[in-house]
Amino acid sequence: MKSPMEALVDELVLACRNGQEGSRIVKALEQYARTQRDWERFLQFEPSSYTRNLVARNEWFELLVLCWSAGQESPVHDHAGQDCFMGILQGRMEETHFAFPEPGSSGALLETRSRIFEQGGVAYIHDSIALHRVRPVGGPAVSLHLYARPIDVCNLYEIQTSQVVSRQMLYHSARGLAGTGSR
Ligand code: 2CO
Ligand code: FE2
Repeated sequence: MKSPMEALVDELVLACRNGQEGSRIVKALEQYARTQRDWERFLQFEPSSYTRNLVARNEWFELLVLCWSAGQESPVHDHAGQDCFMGILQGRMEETHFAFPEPGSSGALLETRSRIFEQGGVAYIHDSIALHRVRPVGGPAVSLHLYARPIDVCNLYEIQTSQVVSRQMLYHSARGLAGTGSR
């Protein structure tokens, strides 16, 4: 008998392997986030930063559980040209968009939009839309991230100066799921 998370991974493979079906991905993440709890085995909080916990990885995507303590936040960052879907498993998350800076700019990044996502909600971003910063509001939160394809390196942007550095994306844990094509 497959666990709900294994069934989600199977559905995501079907939705990604022959070209991505965005609405099918959103539906699967919403459905899972609203009704399931077996993501709890991926929980891990750290005082120093939010944690990135690998659930499944294959040639089409990586699926991660991110754990956010109150007061933690992501840097402003891009997504290496990949699609990013974020479902809220627990708590509430704020997602703020920033415009990509003009080449050579040394001024502050321009904030273009901010939204709050509730448990069960799904956000989507791509570099063609904006940069973003993500953080929990009103307490800790847990989110489920699908990157299609996997993102190993992304760019971080300093808000006040638009300065860019590239960062290797690491996993805090990689317990993974059996039989999901994880490598
Ligand atoms: N992209 C960030 C990360 O994987 C989290 S913000 O949501 O995409 O660490
Ligand atoms: Fe992100």
